[in-house]
Amino acid sequence: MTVQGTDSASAARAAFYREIDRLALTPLWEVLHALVPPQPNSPCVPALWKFADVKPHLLRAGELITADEAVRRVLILENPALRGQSCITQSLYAGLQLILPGEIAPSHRHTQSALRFIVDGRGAWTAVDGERTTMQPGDFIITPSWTWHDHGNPRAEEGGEPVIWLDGLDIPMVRFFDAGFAENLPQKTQPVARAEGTSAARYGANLLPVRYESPHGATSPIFNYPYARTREALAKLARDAPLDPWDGVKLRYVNPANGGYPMPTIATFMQLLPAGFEGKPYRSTDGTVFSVVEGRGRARIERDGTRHVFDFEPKDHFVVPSWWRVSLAAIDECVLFSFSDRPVQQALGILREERLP
Ligand code: GTQ
Repeated sequence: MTVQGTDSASAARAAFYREIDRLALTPLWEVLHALVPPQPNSPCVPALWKFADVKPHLLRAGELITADEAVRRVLILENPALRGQSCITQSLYAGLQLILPGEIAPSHRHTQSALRFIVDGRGAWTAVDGERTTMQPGDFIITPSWTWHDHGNPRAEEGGEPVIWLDGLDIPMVRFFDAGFAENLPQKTQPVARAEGTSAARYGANLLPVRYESPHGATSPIFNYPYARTREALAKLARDAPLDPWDGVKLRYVNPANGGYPMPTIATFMQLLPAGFEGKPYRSTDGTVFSVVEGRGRARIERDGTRHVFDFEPKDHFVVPSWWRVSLAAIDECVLFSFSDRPVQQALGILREERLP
């Protein structure tokens, strides 16, 4: 919006703007409205990636480049309104990673935190800080900031199959702060230092070591939250507890050491919508990425009279940008994983949400 004036005033101002431009100065009053909007006006748009459309291209990528060559063989889910920026919302990165039988994605570490949500196939492993965990569909796995991590998959003769997972990272936030560091390990895989399941037993059984000290700073000590346990909790609550009219049954993943989110920058959630559920609309400032685990349903996403209707099924992904109204409906019983930048907005005291009638 331009500040209005008479023609001569406008001409004088335009000349003034050109004059100060050389000094890298610019008038606030020409941009104030956009800088401090009355409400969020995200440049992101809602988008849906059907797994049936994406999977053949991921497998094709598997023919064109090895995991070793690519380092990470990932197709980024780019917000259609932010092409070229490698992000799904302004603060979050999402991608689908493929690892074929017998492959290794070599060990590295970076300040960016990553989550892996297992979408298709089973039996690959990821190693974090000396411990491996086997991936099963629906597992939520964390790679904490600055921990060595490599991914691998048994050979086909040993039962390996292609495995695809959703990567969620805080890449845009770390880029925003210009605080990114990364290193490669000279070896392809890091040495295994602990038996599989050690972290789960030590931190994930409603118990903690007596003299607990966080092994990963602000990140949860648990690095695999297995689907089987999450699913059981949702099933019990769907059967025996009241439903939330907006969310169905929705739980957030937790860092057991402090009750907070498992990752400092990303919140993760799992929810169940019973068959036939018609969720009420809500909006929130944390733009959210969804991965469909079970069931078919529909997301209606709307802002200022623009409406997107996404019919989803298992393994599909969709994004709801900040402050778009969304309502979720289930045909079958649905289970949805999701993640957002909620911890950061809460830390800044700027998170807002509205549950609409
Ligand atoms: O697996 O370490 O999708 O470093 C993007 C950057 C995955 C990973 C991504 C990464 C990784």
